[in-house]
Amino acid sequence: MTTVTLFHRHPHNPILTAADWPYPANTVFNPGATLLPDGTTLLLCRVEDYTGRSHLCAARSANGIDNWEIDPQPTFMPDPDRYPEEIWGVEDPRITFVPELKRYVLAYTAYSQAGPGVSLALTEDFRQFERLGMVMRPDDKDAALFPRRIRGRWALLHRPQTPGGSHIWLSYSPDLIHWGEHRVVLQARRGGWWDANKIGLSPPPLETPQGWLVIYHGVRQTASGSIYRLGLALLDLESPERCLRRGESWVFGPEMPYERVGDVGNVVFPCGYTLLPDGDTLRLYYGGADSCIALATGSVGAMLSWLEEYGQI
Ligand code: BMA
Repeated sequence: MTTVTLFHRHPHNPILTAADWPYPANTVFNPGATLLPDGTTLLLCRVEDYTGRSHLCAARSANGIDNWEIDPQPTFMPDPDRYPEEIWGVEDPRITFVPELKRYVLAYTAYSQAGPGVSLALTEDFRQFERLGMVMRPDDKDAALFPRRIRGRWALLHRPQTPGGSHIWLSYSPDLIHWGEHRVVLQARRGGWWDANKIGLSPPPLETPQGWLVIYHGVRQTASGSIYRLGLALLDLESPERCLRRGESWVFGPEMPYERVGDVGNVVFPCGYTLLPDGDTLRLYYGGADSCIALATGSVGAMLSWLEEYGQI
């Protein structure tokens, strides 16, 4: 077991709240993140409005910490006339830049009467979006695309809810639309584990020489509700259905008041990170208690060493 601190909270947390928004918003949380070519940090934030439904809104900052320029209007609204699966909102975007497509691919939750499903959209600039529609039918969420083809096919991590539980799966596609070769990659543990009841991918997988580094959330149900914490795993580079290592203890969990108390308390929920030019410093942007956006910084090298030392094979 470990007491190593892998993530350090920014002293100005939370870095964004609904009070910062240029238009009425109940809460802002669970942002996707990326660095734009000019070095600007872009967060695609989940905004819950006063109907209870969510849309996405872009916030840009030169230093990734403050002076956010928030789009004056929602950036990506549900489009239920053309995509009825979005009638109850769009949530929790994960952003992957795909060099082969020269575009960002957004994987987001499309929510409707049928439940949450996984939809994809492409963008060059976070102003115009091309929707590909729903690629994983309900109940499914927590998806992100790998940034390159694997053995010639696109690959997606996602979390279908099945009679067997809430586990992380991998699927492949020749064209981003049709998906198959579904495999379970990581399973929720059982009983007393911190990740006993549900797990799901948090931000997109990060390619390292040792494998794909995966930060995932684990849910423990307790007498007073769920606790959402984060764990680490490493997947094989050319066969990511193979888990090489998985940490036993969680590496980040709700501790601060803005993580403990909010619309849904005891939740830390990252959907994105940026990797700084040193290739090691990872800035994890996460939702706190479904109510605000916070930042914690870690070292990829330290996470890999921790997995090497404490990860189970
Ligand atoms: C999950 C997702 C997240 C949310 C979390 C805690 O199922 O819906 O958007 O942050 O629950 O409410």
